[in-house]
Amino acid sequence: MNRIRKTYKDLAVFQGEPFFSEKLHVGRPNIGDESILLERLQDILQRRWLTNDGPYVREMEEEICKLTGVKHCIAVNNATLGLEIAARSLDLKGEVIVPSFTFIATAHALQWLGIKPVFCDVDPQTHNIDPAKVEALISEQTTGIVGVHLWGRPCDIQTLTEIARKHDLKLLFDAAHAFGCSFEGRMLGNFGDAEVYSFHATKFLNSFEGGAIVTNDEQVAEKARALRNFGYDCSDNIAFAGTNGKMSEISAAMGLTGLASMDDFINVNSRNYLTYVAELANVPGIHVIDYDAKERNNYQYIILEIDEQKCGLKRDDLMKILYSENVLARRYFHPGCHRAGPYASDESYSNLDLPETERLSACVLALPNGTAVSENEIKDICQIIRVCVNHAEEIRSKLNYVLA
Ligand code: T4K
Repeated sequence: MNRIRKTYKDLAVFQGEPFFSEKLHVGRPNIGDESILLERLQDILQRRWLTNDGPYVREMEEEICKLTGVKHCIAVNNATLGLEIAARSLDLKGEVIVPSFTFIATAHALQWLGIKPVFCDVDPQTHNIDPAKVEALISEQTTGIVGVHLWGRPCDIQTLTEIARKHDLKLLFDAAHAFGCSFEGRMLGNFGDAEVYSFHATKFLNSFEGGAIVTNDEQVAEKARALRNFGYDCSDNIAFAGTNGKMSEISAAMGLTGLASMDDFINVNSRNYLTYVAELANVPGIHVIDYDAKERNNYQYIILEIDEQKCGLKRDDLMKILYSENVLARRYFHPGCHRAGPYASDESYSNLDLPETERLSACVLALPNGTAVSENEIKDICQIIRVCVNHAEEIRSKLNYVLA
């Protein structure tokens, strides 16, 4: 580790050596008790039951139902496919309204099914789909709304539910970030017609790759279960044109191991979150997003909103400086989906006016969290940010090639 950053001259961009000798990533997995995971691996090998509705997958589904209070859980091999299966189970077609400020998978899952994602702007405070802007996007072709509980913070579920009911639309929630989080005391997973969690390696709870569709609607659950397994229903008929969305036993073993350590993960994450909040409290132009302490939160995401006028540095320049110190901060999510990939080159999206999505995708930065980052490392990350902001003017003038 290099010398403590006290002034801008200490920064790696000026003196060459990164502060951290190892890279600090956003998205380092939470693992849980390795010895229990290895025991489960041995069980799997001895049982010779590796996938397709195996005992660990069933146990994980049951545990998720117990923990969330949701009636049905269908574990899948990732949340992107989970969203596709959920969309099929709900008969979504034509157009579906989604926020543009989300991970591209939310939009791709629909596009992949031949459904047109209709991008909606988000609320500046919650970063979630703005219900006030949804109704204007409803057309004859609209069949549903997908809300994303970004950073694990719940959407405006009540208003979205009212809009969906009024217009006879299906309501699906992308709860990829929201495992272990609640809305008005009830666990996310219980709302809309179905919700989908992600258990990707970078998520609060991981199963290497994985996800789950959860719903309180028995028919939706039955269909999703069949679609996950090539369309076979419980009587072994091929009822639908399904896909292969099955979770493997090794993934479920990892998921169960993480579930048993969930409280520890939350304790570490919330402690880290509070450290970031305290350390950055007086740094002008840097705001750490809030979590509602009355709800259950997993605190997996440390999200900064950077006001470049107040802090004197652009988000991307601060990110570059952090990178040079081996802090691999991420621009979640940049650009907004409507400006990315196939949507950016589709003329029907070219005149979209989504000012909050534009603003957030230019100012949001995610910092490392989870069990792989220590409190002292967080204090050091914050010190680097403090030095950058305190010396923004010198940095701007010295590095004008970087800080365009
Ligand atoms: N909806 C929303 C709102 C989502 O955010 C996501 C996924 C989905 C739906 C779809 O869920 P899944 O189909 O993935 O279940 C990632 C993840 O791949 C993705 O799961 C996640 N959201 C998205 C926000 O981030 P990348 O390209 O940033 O991930 P990747 O693999 O580069 O990992 C990010 C960092 O994490 C790495 O720089 C290092 C660290 N890492 C990653 C892995 C995989 C580790 O330390 N260890 C690891 O094993 O997309």
